[in-house]
Amino acid sequence: MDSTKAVLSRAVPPEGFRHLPGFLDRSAQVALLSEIWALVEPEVWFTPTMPRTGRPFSVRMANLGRLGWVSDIRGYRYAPTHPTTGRPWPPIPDVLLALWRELVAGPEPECCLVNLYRPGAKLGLHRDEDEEAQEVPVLSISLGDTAIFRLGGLTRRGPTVALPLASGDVVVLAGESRRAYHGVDRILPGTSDLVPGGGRVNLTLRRVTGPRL
Ligand code: MD6
Ligand code: FE
Repeated sequence: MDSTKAVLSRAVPPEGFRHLPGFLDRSAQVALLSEIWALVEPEVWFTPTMPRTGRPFSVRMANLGRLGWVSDIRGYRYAPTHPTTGRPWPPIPDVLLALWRELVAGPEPECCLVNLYRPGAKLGLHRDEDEEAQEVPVLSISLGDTAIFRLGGLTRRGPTVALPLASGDVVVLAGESRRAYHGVDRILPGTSDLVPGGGRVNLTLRRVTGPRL
């Protein structure tokens, strides 16, 4: 017996999911990536590892903003400083703050996670749930090679859809979709020449702390 609630909780894509293909044109993509590349100096990249197992992610990461998302054997968390250098993260560029104000109503983002996918990298199905501000939408920007993004519903086991995300595409997880499972199956190497050395960069902007902090 399928209750209405169960059917609705399996809807894919969930309510509040927005995909804005080609939101940034080529010149905006070039300008944004060069700003990111200048801020993320080589020592700012790190390789996160899985909680418990310590297995490395295939995605390399960096952060911009007051708080950075990190993962190691101790777990997932937000940290004000880099896990190996101990330095604060570089600032979030103004162009990204302007994009946030345009597309997300709510308090300012505190974290811009920068994901670097070289050919072969992928990101397992997950929910963004390490933030206190769970009701504030998450905004993401794709640059470089096309990704096969997988979007599910509110349960790990439900149906999913595969959605290509190309360079310049913007995704917003708002409403119900804020708690939806999602991941990156793979990238399609050679589909863009934007990223030096090839691959894909994804920028994810998030509010971390609740309104009272
Ligand atoms: C990626 N994106 O596109 C991984 N999370 O590389 C995410 O995990 C993500 O695109 C929350 C909201 C939007 C996203
Ligand atoms: Fe995510």
